[in-house]
Amino acid sequence: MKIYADPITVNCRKVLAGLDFLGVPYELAHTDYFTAQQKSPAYLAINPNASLPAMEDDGFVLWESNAILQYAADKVGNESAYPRDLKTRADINRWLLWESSSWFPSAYVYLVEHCVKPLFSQAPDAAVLAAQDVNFHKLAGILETRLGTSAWLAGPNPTIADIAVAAPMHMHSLQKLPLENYPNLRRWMTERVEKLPCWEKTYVGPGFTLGRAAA
Ligand SMILES: N[C@@H](CCC(=O)N[C@@H](CS)C(=O)NCC(=O)O)C(=O)O
Repeated sequence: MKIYADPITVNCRKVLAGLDFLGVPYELAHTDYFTAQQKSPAYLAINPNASLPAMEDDGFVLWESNAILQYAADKVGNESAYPRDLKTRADINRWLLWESSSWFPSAYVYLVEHCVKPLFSQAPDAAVLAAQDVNFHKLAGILETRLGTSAWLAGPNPTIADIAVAAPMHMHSLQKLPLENYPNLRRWMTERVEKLPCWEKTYVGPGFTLGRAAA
């Protein structure tokens, strides 16, 4: 399986961490986001959306990060990470759709304003952040409630839903996500997701690097 990705982006980290979580080996075709290789004609032939990541497996091309995780889980039959039980699977699918349609677009605003713009010596736009505030708190509240009664998003064990929903908040401190009122969400992220080996291995730090600061 070949993955076209730049490990520093949200949806690429999601897929790389997810494949590791699933135990699916892959070959990384590094596609540099900051030099816009996702807009090159060669890449557009693979993913006409001009967005990362994309997958190629025995001539089968797939884009949409969550679809890649679903495909990979089924390919290796990892029923712990993506159970086949009707309701559990529907629950996971629901979180994957919600992440893509609601959570990622909201958390992304904070990532752009607090992490991407400073890289280009631009200041965060307070009006843009203020405009996202109500929506972000509505969404974070949904996660807070769920994680108040469930160790992981879809039950007692981690699944691809946790990897997908964690990805948009992967730099939560640097993103300055307003998580003060969400203890269950913070605990899930810092004491559960961030302790997963797959998450550790795909660490992204300040300045969008994969290198950790010396202790
Ligand atoms: N729904 C898509 C979203 C993909 C996406 O937006 N990827 C970002 C990186 S996280 C990207 O490549 N954006 C293109 C750009 O900013 O030029 C997925 O989950 O794969």
